[in-house]
Amino acid sequence: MTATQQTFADLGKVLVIIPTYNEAENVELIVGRVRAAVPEVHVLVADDNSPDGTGDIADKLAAADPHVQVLHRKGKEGLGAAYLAGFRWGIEHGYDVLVEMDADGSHRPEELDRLLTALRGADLVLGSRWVPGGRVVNWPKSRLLLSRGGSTYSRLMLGVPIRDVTGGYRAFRKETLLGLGMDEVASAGYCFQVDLAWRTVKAGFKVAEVPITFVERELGASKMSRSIVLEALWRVTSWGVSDRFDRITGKKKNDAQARG
Ligand SMILES: Nc1nc2c(ncn2[C@@H]2O[C@H](COP(=O)(O)OP(=O)(O)OP(=O)(O)O)[C@@H](O)[C@H]2O)c(=O)[nH]1
Ligand SMILES: [Mg+2]
Repeated sequence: MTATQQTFADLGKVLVIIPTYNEAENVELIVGRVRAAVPEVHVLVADDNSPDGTGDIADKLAAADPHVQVLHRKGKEGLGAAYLAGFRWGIEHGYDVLVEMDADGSHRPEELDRLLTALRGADLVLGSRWVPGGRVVNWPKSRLLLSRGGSTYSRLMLGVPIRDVTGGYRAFRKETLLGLGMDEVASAGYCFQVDLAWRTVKAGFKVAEVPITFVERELGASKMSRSIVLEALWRVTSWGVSDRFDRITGKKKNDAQARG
């Protein structure tokens, strides 16, 4: 595997945040792949006190490599909470670009250079399965339908012009995170990604999608659950309904003001 020759120094300091819960089989592999693919970036493993010892493995990686650090959290609080803690940690520690990446290999570190390149012309870059050139490898039909359906439903419900709104391979500029109202994000699971994308669009930031090849996890267990899907469905629906309501009542208020 050849490391990218490109340097992203013009973007500032880049931190790849990898949330982990029971990823003992994956954590060393994924950190190694990131370090090999784009050697200049730093990695933060955000571990929720995984019972399988992922946090200890991450500590050993950090001890051996100054580009790797670990954020130990007290218990399992969901992907969204782990990312928010990772973003805050990264911003406090002087990083300019914050990248989201799963530990299970679904988000290929070898494509990170493409996300960073696109960030030169955007405030948020989404690795996208559903734009031309995007692909999914090894997913059953049911999972494909769920993901595509979830993305389409969210796009129509919220009016966000994004094809892959649920994907979790992303690069944010620090200013984007600071401008989108991170402190009000309550979503814990799957809809965290929809929430952040929607906030980014509403705040007027420029979003770019680059095609990725998404690879289903080979090792370890999925944390996807029925409750995560239901949380997403419920929240996206209620956001969409209240947004429409606000627009209608906002319009009425404006009309009344215009009439004087
Ligand atoms: N820190 C932390 N990480 C989590 C938590 N839940 C999931 N993760 C991590 O988030 C990433 C995505 O989780 P996955 O289980 O792969 O979820 P998914 O990609 O939607 O589902 P699969 O396609 O089945 O893999 C992985 O790196 C997980 O270890 C959590 O509560 N806390
Ligand atoms: Mg996964």
